[in-house]
Amino acid sequence: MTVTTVKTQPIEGQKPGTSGLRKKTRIFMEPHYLENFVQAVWNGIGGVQGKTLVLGGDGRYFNDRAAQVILRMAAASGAAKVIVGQDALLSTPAASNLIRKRKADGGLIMSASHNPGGPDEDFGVKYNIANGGPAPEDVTARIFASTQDISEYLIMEAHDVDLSKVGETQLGDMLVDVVDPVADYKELMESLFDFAAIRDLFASGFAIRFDAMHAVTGPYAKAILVDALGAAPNNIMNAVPSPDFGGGHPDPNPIWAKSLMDVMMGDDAPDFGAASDGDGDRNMIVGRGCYVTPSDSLAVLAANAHLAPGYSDGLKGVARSMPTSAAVDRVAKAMGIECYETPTGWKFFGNLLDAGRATLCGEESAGTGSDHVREKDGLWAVLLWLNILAVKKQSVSQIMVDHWGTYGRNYYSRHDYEAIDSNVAAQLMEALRAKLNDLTGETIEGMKISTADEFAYDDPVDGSRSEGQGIRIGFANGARIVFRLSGTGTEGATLRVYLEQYEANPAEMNRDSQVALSPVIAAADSLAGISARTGRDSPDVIT
Ligand code: VG1
Ligand code: CO
Repeated sequence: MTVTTVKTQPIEGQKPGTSGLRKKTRIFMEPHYLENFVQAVWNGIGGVQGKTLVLGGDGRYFNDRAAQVILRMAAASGAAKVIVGQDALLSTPAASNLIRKRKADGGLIMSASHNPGGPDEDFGVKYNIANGGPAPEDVTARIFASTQDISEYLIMEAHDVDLSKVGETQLGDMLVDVVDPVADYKELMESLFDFAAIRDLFASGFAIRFDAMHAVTGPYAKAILVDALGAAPNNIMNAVPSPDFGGGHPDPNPIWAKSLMDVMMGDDAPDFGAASDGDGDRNMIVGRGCYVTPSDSLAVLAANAHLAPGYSDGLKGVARSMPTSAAVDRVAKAMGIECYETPTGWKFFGNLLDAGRATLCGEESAGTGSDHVREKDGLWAVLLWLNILAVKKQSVSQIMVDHWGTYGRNYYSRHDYEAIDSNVAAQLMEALRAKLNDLTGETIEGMKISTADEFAYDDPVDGSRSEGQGIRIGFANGARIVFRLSGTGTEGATLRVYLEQYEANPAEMNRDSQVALSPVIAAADSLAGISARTGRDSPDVIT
């Protein structure tokens, strides 16, 4: 088979963000766009000659076409083998697991995660390294540099590889190993959790509802929750992956998973509800009439993980992204273990997990995971919750009430202002940055500011430093506001405002979050001038 060298030029804007390169699908489909980026990945990692890679995606529009291009480019550059999920599907945690288990050199995941899919929506590609985790910043910097000096790419002229059947085929000299996307992942879950106990829980009448949001977790949920654990098939909503996710955002939060929320808040609500995102790495947990914020979920999992067989030895430490609430910090303190605070994005947890410093990690954006893979893992979080519920035999709301009773409650909410003008967003952040030094000691909405800074992270394992990771304002009364711009959007800028208020008084534990946080919300607006600058009078998404 012939390898063609195609002349090309650098394309602007191929800088990987929080989680890979995400753009409008039509941009990815423009001539050379995908090819340039894939070649830049190869160049940035020192080539793929003789290497083994893992490839899969969340099944969104263009997933199948992109997979064929990537395979032909891997073959053209001399890769020895690519392990591909059947039909080019792999959830992000399943891809991470395969990279680790099969000792691959790395992998490409085709996904824009929680972003909507379709010809007019979003597509994305990200590179994961040999530990199974997202490429750290030095690697993405080399990839980006390669996008800026690219002059040609290599691609093999060949027919499509049949990815519909499990088994091995050749593409030129390269071996293509098409694997069942679920099998290895399911085996991993069985090794961590007490499936018999969860099966008994379901058999006892405990009812669940899982919303796969028309995305990649449908087949995983069916194999694990239904076939292995005995949930009824109709307990899985939107279980068939579709290229445009049924027209919705596959983002598991109360806004985009509203139909699940309606079920869980209704009169006949089941005991437990959960949802996952486009690529299966996020989770939303909701009990009957009781939404659990991702930050609280991380804290509850940290406090109870030892009840599951995979974590019976306890936790080495925990880590959370900076904007995530401090609920887990309180658990770590009580347990006498380390709690690390990292920038947003799973890539920052990789070193801590590899070094054995953290066992559990989480983000306020519905990402929770552990050292079983190097990505956040939606179904894993659901199974850990179920294992805990099977042991404790309590309702989700009872667990939350007990947890808050022990540790206090960190009221928490994130307000997103989407697709705002990029200049307006940059100016808003710059104005905040400019006054950071003068804020300490000031009183806003009756709350005294005790700290104000821009978060920078020094990785305790490799000593690397990441600056400009969000502006954080702390108040003397235990409140905190964080401002940052999203690194996963594809339209204008998204301003994320993270709001938190600690409450220790047992009589004040059951308030509505938005009400409890109203002074903090007002303070955020007065500090940053959000409505004045953006012209928006309310956020687009509240989680
Ligand atoms: C968002 C979340 C972040 C998460 C990232 C990738 O990033 O805030 O916590 O790690 O998405 O998740 P940003 O830069 O838009 O705030 V996923 O499931 O979209 O890969
Ligand atoms: Co995701």
